[in-house]
Amino acid sequence: MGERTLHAAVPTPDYPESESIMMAPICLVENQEEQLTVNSKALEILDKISQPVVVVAIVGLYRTGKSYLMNRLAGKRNGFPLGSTVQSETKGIWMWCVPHPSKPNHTLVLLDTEGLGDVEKSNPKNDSWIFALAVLLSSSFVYNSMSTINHQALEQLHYVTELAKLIRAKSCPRPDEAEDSSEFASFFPDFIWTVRDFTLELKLDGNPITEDEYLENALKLIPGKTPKIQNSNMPRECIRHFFRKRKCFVFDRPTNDKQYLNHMDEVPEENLERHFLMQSDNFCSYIFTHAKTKTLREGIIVTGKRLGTLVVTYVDAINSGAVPCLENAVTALAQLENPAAVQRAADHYSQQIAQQLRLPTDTLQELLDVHAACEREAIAVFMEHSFKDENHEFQKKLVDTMEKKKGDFVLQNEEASAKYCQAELKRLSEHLTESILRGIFSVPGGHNLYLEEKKQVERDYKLVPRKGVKANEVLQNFLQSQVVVEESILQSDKALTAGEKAIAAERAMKEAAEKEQELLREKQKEQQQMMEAQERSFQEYMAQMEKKLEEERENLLREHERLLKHKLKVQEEMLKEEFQKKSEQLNEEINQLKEKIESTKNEQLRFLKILDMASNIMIVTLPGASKLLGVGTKYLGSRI
Ligand SMILES: Nc1nc2c(ncn2[C@@H]2O[C@H](COP(=O)(O)OP(=O)(O)OP(=O)(O)O)[C@@H](O)[C@H]2O)c(=O)[nH]1
Ligand SMILES: [Mg+2]
Repeated sequence: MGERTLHAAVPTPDYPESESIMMAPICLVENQEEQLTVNSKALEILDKISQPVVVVAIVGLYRTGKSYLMNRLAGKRNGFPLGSTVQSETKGIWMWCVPHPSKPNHTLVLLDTEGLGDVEKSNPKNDSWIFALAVLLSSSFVYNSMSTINHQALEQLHYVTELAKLIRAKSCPRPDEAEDSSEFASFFPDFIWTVRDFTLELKLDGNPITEDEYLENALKLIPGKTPKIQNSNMPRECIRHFFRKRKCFVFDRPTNDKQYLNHMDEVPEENLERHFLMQSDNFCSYIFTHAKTKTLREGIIVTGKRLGTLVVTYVDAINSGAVPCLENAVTALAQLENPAAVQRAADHYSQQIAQQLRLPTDTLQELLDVHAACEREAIAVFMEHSFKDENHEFQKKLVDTMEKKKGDFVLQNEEASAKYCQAELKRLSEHLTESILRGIFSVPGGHNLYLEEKKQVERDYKLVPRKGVKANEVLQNFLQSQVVVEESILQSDKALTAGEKAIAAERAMKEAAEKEQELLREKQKEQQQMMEAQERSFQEYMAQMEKKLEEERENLLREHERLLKHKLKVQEEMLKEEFQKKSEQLNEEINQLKEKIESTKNEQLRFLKILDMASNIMIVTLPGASKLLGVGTKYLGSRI
């Protein structure tokens, strides 16, 4: 790659630490010896970009000033190298990531592509792939051409007609569904046609028209059935079907000085035509304000890191002879990102609970309440970052992780409490122990003295604050350890009659049994609380899942409705242009879409099935929920 290799990834202080700034572009997809390969250095850069990306790709015939225009978007005179000869310059797909000039916390990714149609090329087959990749990767797709949008320019755009064969929306479209390409419009980028060295006047039948009207007019179908006409109508139709949003920019010739034209990257601004500069600024500011953040379907936002995964998935598919497919790409993303979502959620939980919990807690319930609050946030983190977790595999991992973490905290809490209580009790009973050793109670009336002192220890112990969950158990253990001593003090107390001794012994046994009972009740209460906590977790998961499903459904509905609006518009235009038959052909697609919208609106049953499946998976780890709720079918049964 010689001089063009990257001098990239130099962090600067005013750029977020996690992101990197590139001083120059780097090759993203290499096109060498008939093979497309992803450059791992470029992936490393993308991997570090956690911000959402706005991706602008430029495509078009070779030697038409594409790289120059991309440099203008980067705000630089140099960057993507320009060639000054007739030979094509850019090879493969080049990438330049720069901070977005107007969208805070977004990265602008510029993709410059190899010129199409160079006859000297050894393998023009990859032209179609480069075109398709640019469509799949960008959020704004710029098609660049010279002089006018005429027949020839449109014929050169035959790549767009091949897209339906080259890429796919769904991995396995249902046979009863409309053609897969009928969904392209819901995830294709905005389409921008840039016409360079534009020499015509923007007029139609003597009236001035806008650039956009000029484009729309050029995209009108030509009446007639000859193969030639049909051929040139094909790209027109495809553009109108596939791209919902279209825009056009025309540019004057930048200068009339041929010498300058050959080296535009060296020409000072003041030597370029005023008009050209204005048009360029216009184009750039349009991109900066209107180019969208790249999203996949259903609102999945693409970050730099995700863009890297997409490139790899698509290029791998191309190389293996498969069809690059949006749905598969989303699945690939999910496989990579869902484990990270679990980790992120678990980390959030650990961090929050470490901040909020001071061990030992007074009661188990106190710990469980803090757990519930932290868990709720962690579930939200997981829901935000995970997607397409179709078998609830990752949600199950999260449930398991949280339960384990909770279990660990419960244990730690018990240990902390036991340790503290033992220390406190040792301190408080020091005098008692010493008195026993010194034989203080081996006197007549000693038993009473002993009982008094033991009671005092119990009273003092009771006053110790925040003893935690093991308070009673530790006391109980202590009392049990006293039984033998107490018995011998009692038996050797000469002040007591045999009868009195028997009564005292019995009382001691009764008290011990009561204490034992109390401890048991406490344990049972704790078990109940643990079960309730599991039920609470279960309900929280269900509630958040349901919310997410609802949001996804709304996104999908919006997507369908946008697509329907687009199709109705295309249909109406076809009718206006008197292409009755073509307009009718859309009917089936439109009807299917309407049905889809109806069924999406009415998804109650599908939701219940998903929730049912998730609840069955979760109760394995949260048996408490199933005991209290009798979940599974009952959970759902109550809601149908
Ligand atoms: N006439 C004309 N020439 C231009 C314009 N912009 C750039 N050039 C010149 O056209 C030549 C090719 O420019 P590039 O930006 O390298 O064109 P490209 O489309 O990227 O070329 P490939 O990478 O080979 O496909 C250079 O000599 C530029 O100086 C323009 O708007 N009009
Ligand atoms: Mg170029």
